[in-house]
Amino acid sequence: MFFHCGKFKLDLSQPKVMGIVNVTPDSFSDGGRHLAFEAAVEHARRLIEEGADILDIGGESTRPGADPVSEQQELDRVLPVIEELAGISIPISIDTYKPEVMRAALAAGADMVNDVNALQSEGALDVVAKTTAGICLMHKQGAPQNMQQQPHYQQVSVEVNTFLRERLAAATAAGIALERLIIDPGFGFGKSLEHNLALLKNLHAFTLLGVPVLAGLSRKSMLGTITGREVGDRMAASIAAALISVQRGASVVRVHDVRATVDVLKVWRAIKE
Ligand code: 9MG
Repeated sequence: MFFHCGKFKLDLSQPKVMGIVNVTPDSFSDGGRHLAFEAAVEHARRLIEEGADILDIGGESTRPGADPVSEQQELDRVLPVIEELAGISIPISIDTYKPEVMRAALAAGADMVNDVNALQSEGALDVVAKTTAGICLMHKQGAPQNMQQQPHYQQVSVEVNTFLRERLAAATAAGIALERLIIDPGFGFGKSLEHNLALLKNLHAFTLLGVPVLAGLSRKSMLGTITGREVGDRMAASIAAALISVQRGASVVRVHDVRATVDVLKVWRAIKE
């Protein structure tokens, strides 16, 4: 299966690693280190050297409890980084739910939109439909400010599946080809540990929707709950989660620790039948 994103066609017969580049002062796992333009660009280049297949650049933290930032603040953070990196050998993804940020980022050289709001913001579908960008449609319940307060589902896998099917239908109805779409159950976005584990166990079911699946568990609090480790000490748990995701059908894993994840996936590939 190929994923069409802007100038690129990614061959997903082998799983791909999306490296996270946060250009935010309050990112839960980077502690603001990448706020500066130079630091973000340097970090992005390091992730490419480490074997990232996609870079996901974000200017607004979506961790639980994070405050929203204005459109202008987000643009000021991400655009210089995208402009500087435009022309690199791998796709650049813009992590945003704001249509104007999508539009400006794609014009500046991004190839993909990673939308935790699944193109539900007013105007988002129109903005991306006019482009050739790849799109990740993610499920969440609630908003980052309150989503972990009381997540509730009757049957989490069924409800997330239904939501993603509906968003795929909305995207294709807007003229976006299926080859440009990828779906994500949204681990940690309005989900308890129990919900997250159920989704991970049933991840394969999402592949039946006919588009590739992206999984993002890197350093998330569910891994802290399981291991008792602080956010900066969750690399082993994150890599285990990435490997399990791939074994259960994920085509793309969104991670902080690119080098270690790439190595683990090489070992997995070596024994894959
Ligand atoms: C921005 N962001 C944070 N976590 C994420 C996840 O799990 N998936 C996607 N697509 N984006 C995420």
